Amino acid sequence: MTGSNTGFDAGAGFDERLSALQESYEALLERPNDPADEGNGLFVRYRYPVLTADHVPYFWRYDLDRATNPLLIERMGINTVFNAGAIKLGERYLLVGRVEGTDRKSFFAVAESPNGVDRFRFRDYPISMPETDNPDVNVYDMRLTAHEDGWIYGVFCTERKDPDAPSGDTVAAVAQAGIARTKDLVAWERLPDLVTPSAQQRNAVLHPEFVDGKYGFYTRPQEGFIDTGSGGGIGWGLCDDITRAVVSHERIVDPRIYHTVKEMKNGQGPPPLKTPEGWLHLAHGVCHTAAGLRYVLYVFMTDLREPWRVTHAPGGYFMAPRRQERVGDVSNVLFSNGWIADPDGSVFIYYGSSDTRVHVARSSVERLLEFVLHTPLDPLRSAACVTQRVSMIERNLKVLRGS
Ligand code: M1P
Repeated sequence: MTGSNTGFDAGAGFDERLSALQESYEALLERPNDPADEGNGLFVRYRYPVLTADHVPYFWRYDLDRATNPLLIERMGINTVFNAGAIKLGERYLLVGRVEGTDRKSFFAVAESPNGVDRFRFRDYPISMPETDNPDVNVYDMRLTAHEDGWIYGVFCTERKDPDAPSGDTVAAVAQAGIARTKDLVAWERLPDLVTPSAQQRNAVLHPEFVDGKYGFYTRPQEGFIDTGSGGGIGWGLCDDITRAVVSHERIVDPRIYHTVKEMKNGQGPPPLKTPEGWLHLAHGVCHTAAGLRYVLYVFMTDLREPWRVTHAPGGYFMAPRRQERVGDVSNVLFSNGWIADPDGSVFIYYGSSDTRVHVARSSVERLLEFVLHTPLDPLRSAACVTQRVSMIERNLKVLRGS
């Protein structure tokens, strides 16, 4: 096979291979994206993922010096790009992707798009995130919060080997919330990690506004690295000083509930969106199946003045993995830590699928409010679910039959 435009022709020389690499990379980045279908009235998915391993610049992966890499082989591959934080700066839509090298270490990198749905292009360099005195082994899942104090905060998971792991245990880890701040997503000031009463933390998110003059954090207390243990749920706590952030009391905002989409664990997604009706939240819920864990997205609303008080909680999921989204390094997972609301009311929801790629779906504040305010609660029993659905069917049949 000649594969002249693949760049993998065994006989191709350095220059040919480099041209082929550049051409396919540019073609991918310039590929227009459009809605995959007409959607469900609530959101529309876009056809192509907005970030994948192939979107990572070839000059991050290949040594382009013909003296040191005469065969132009890929030196430092990229495994995946997923779970991106999101923010709009000026007219640009920015994602901070979780980029994972073939060495399994994740790092952060900013990709920008002019329209939020395609042409996401990574900046020339990934983020060089400063470390604390206790170096991170792995960092991931950044939530970006444009706080009213004027800083943009990145709150992310920092993972380190468990110092109490028995000898020979090369898996046990401790997850905590790392905090950094920036004005431009280029220069980052690293702050001490969030301190909470919980043994482990993941999915911590900074609330965008002060509450009683303090910084508010959504947390996810957990006992183990994977299992939340007897705790879990989306928590909430306040701290006085973001430069030494201590949340001494976590209250549970949104608990885990038996036989729901969040029976096993859940976590706050991006920072909530402020709407006239309340804070709109996107979260992930995890349930147990015979095929392993299944991660879906759900929404809820909290009170404007008391963001720890849930006012509306539509039953069921908002979005679940489908088609190619279901397959990847960790299959059957949707996870979102970034969304952007535009002045015209559009909401771009960025979500990772199966720990492998980043997609976008488009909704609007109006549609999300309609869903969150008027969708019934999960009645928690099959019979009650049927009653709930039959009531809608009855009303619908009357409408359809004109009676
Ligand atoms: O692998 C699925 C997800 O697992 C973790 O999320 P949670 O802590 O809620 O289980 C995170 O590692 C996340 O990045 C990942 O997508």
